[in-house]
Amino acid sequence: MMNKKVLVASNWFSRYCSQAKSLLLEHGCEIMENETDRALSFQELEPLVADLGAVIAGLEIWNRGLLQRARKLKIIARWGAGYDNIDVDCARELGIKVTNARGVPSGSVAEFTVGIMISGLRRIPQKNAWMHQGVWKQVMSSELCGKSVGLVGFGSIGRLVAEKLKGFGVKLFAYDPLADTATAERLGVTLLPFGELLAGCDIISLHLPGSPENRHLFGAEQFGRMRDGAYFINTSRGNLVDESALYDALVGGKLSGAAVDVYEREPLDPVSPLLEVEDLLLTPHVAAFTRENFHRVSLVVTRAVIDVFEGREPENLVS
Ligand code: OXD
Repeated sequence: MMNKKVLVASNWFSRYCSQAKSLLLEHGCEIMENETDRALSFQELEPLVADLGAVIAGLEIWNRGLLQRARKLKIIARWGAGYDNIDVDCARELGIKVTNARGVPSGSVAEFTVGIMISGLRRIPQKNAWMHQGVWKQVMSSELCGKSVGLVGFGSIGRLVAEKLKGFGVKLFAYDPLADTATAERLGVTLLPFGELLAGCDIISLHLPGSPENRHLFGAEQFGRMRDGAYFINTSRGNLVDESALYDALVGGKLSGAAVDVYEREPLDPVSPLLEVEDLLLTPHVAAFTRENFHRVSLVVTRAVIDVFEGREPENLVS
């Protein structure tokens, strides 16, 4: 008898993914949910894994230690696009399939990127915070119109950011060795080498995976090569940026500001020096958190789990 125990480790499955939940139940799955508002820890996962047939993974870490204990596990369906939290090589060795929902959250993330770009340049969060403290304080800000925007990574999210920015009167640039040149041309995006992009843009926004080779792609040297007063955005993965170098670039005045949704360690340490920087817009890894995206992604990952339980090859395999 097939083990159809599914751990939904991603957040808010019952609250926002009711159709996907019904689908799992109709297919005879037994569901265990993450009842917290955060990623589960190794200590929380360890006692559960031996009995699981499938995991719908959030951002918790699936390392070798955990995977080796998961003797009945057939599939990890990553709830989202990035899968840097899963040891894919180890999963492959153990015959565990890994899938993701590539491309599905891109619209939500791209919209969020444009949102924090405008919010950050116009310093809207600071003004809102002052108003709530009863402080009437008017400060200067910058327009987005006329700025050069550099996208580091021109995959599905980078391309959608470019598309959404087209009406804002910006000049668009991108760095991506694998970029689709026809799409870049269609969207009016000029492809540049990395160094030229850094030096030539007013706003730099990251849209690439958090794979080990991209670790600290942005450190003191790269911030130093950017334009004085540039604005920096990271909605991709925290490990792409050396946070202490970002702090120095902000406090030292090299950057005029930054907006960050992802961190080297999540949740962000409540005593992180980043919290002291006023022109740093901080959000808790929520670029993909929209009702629409939860609905879409949950159906994709649920179908992958059901496919594997019913002996079919799932879509979006990453291993
Ligand atoms: C994702 C994310 O990878 O939410 O989808 O960061």
